[in-house]
Amino acid sequence: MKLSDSTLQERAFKALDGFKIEIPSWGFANTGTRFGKFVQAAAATTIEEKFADAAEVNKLTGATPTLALHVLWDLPDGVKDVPEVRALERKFGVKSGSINPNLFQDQEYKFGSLCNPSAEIRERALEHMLDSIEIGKALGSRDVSLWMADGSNYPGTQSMRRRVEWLEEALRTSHERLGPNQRLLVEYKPFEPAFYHTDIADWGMASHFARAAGPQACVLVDTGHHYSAQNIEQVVAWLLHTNMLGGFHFNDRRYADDDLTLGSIDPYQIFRIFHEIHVAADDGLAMEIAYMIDQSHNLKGKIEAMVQTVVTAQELYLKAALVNRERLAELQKNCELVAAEELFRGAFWSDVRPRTRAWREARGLAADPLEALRASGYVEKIGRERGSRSSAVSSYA
Ligand code: RM4
Ligand code: MN
Ligand code: MN
Repeated sequence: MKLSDSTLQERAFKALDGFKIEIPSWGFANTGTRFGKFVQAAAATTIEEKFADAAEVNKLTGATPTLALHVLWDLPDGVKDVPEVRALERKFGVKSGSINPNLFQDQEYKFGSLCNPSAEIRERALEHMLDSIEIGKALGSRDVSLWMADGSNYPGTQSMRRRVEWLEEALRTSHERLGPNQRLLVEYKPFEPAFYHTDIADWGMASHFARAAGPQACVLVDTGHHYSAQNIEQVVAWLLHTNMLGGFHFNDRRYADDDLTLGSIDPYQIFRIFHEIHVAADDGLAMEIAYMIDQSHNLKGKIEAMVQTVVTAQELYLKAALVNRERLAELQKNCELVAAEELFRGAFWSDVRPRTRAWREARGLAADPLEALRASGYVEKIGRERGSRSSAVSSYA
């Protein structure tokens, strides 16, 4: 049976009302590739500017109330910086989101952080984890998202198993420090910067570490952190089934961890992931999923790219929400393959933009956020104000 237009409209509004996506502070800063950095006049160089830009994106989209923070780049003095961040939250009406420890930039992490063969360096990395947890507590933010660059480049040069033991122990200790409302999200990545082995290389390893850490730990799926042929929605389905899915870092890729705009290369992939989530919600599966963007644009304008990403995420989430899942279940049961596939594909191809537009108008938001951004002159304004200051940059911060 086809769904009536009023049912579709009702589902669409409900889906969009419930969809919030976190944006990363580092997405507003100057970034580049290992070959060079191209400085943008409008890029944020202070945490205040990052909050200001995040507030602008939230004003335009109504979907990004929280800002992910990277400890080293945004809170270089750790917990001491919390009052300043709290003041910025009040000033700009944006809350701190996930806290991202930085265990990859300091010189001592050359051979690893929580998996470094040196007990002293592991201890220092653990201290940073514990500090990050305290920052999260002080900010009232739920998630600490752990990504490590740990691994090795050449066979035989490290004990992979010893490193597993060290990491299990560090995560257990970290977990003990979590407050009752905090979570530890464990991110995985198959390679880069290490090119022989990565200590948390895939979702199986991340699940293991999260379980070993304790009940408030779960897995974070970064869409760019898979081998090219991997079926990511199947990974998502498994994590949902095992109640281990904590959140996403969304971005797109053509080759590796390219951090391109979500949906720019393969929007169908993201649609398929969202579909698994909608099905799991129908089934009443317990889940608390943090949707986050992990992109940093060095060629596109940063705020423009962020708004484009949020709008794309809303569209793909909505397309998946509007799949006629009752009908699809029947077709699956009867193994009507072509009809099932056509229904699924049809939802992907249907244009939901009139519905996102109607939702924005009903919620008092700009009908076309990108157009509204252009019309506001915000990027030109901050470009004039900030332009003279941004010259040499050495990192994301
Ligand atoms: C990593 C990973 C992390 C992100 C850093 C900047 O590849 O995706 O989540 O914090 O990049
Ligand atoms: Mn990530
Ligand atoms: Mn990444």
